[in-house]
Amino acid sequence: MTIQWFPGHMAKARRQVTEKLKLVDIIFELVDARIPYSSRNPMIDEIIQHKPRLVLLNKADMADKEATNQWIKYFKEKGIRAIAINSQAGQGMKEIISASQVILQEKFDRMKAKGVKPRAIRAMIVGIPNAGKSTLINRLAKKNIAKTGNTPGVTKAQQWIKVGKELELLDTPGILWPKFEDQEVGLKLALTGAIKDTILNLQDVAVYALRFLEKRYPERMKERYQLEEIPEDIVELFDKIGKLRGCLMGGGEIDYDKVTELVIREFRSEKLGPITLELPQEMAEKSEAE
Ligand SMILES: Nc1nc2c(ncn2[C@@H]2O[C@H](COP(=O)(O)OP(=O)(O)OP(=O)(O)O)[C@@H](O)[C@H]2O)c(=O)[nH]1
Ligand SMILES: [Mg+2]
Repeated sequence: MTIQWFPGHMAKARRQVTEKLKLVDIIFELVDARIPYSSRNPMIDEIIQHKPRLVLLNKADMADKEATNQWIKYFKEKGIRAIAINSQAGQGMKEIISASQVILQEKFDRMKAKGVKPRAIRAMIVGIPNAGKSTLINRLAKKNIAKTGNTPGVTKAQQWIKVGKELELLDTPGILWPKFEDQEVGLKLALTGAIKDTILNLQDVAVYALRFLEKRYPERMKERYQLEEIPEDIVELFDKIGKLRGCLMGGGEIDYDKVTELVIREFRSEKLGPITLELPQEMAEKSEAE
């Protein structure tokens, strides 16, 4: 299913989160560690208001560790606790609970002082499509309750899920829209698989990936595609990769569609190693320029 974010759908998504806010103690804002800026909903602060929040940098296994640490620091400076997790492998699950307990310590102490019986922390996950919401829920619940899939928009129903004694989780389609109006954000979302391949021109996505690699990880790119030098001309670069990998048409000419697919597939399957597409510093400069 493709989610098309028309204003009506955005209002509905927002309302669904707002309605559930009063049921929970804390929001787990799930973002993709490879694009912590681009995978955040642009209205998240406004939507969740003053509700305590824990940012979960998911898919940390696919991100650059040094960059992830920079992002954790960035959030900390904004007064938001963030932790790196890998929902697929179940890394960071205990930390989610302990970090939530720290964030909610005062609230629960106050409740205790008033004589309220101790109870589990209630939480809701929110995030853009494909951030890994269902995978995280399954990990926390230790069984396959929520349906997962690599297609954006798989989650539809909503239910409460017990996570041991400490946590109760709302399985919410708290699916919020990304910042897709920004073209570069769109390219990053497409490259990481957060938006459907049919929405953007895939060749643009592959060009973006190659230009990014050239800038940030030139050595890995040279090694992967056996390049002595990275050609300045993008067509030449496509030609070299195509020839090396046999992305050819019947007549032996380079098949650019095949090169495009190969580059995107290899990027997504970590053939070029763990990669983070944006750093806090760059994003700060960007928002200053706006
Ligand atoms: N490598 C890696 N892959 C992950 C991780 N978490 C989720 N994935 C993968 O990301 C894809 C999307 O995960 P889902 O859990 O379906 O995402 P979702 O947020 O529920 O998506 P929607 O229901 O479409 O909104 C799946 O292919 C998962 O296997 C992670 O921590 N690391
Ligand atoms: Mg889902």
